[in-house]
Amino acid sequence: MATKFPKPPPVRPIEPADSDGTVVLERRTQRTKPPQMYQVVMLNDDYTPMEFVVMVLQEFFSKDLETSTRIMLKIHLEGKAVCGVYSHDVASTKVDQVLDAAAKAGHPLKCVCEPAAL
Ligand code: TYC
Repeated sequence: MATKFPKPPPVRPIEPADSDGTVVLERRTQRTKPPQMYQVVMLNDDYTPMEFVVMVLQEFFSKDLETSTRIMLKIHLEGKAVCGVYSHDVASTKVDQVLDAAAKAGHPLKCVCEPAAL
């Protein structure tokens, strides 16, 4: 019995060339969009100690003491602040880590992840 081979793929047509043999390549606009990024926003409440928020910002968002204190005070005074911008996976992991640490410590601290403006 004869072996059946798969059909070869169609041959790509050769680029059109000018009469002198020059090949003109079209410039294509970039097709891949940059991935959507997500910001982790921490929310104020009346009960979580300031020191705990500062610790969370240092521990999970790798901020130094001064930056953590500044972000914590912004949340305290304005109601919320962005702690960082990440890919969706990383942002949602950080939200989980914060909520988990807060629940274990008995604090109502909340944070959410939302699409960041491009
Ligand atoms: N408002 C809290 C207090 O006065 C401190 C606080 C800051 C809580 C930031 C949450 O995300 C927060 N103890």
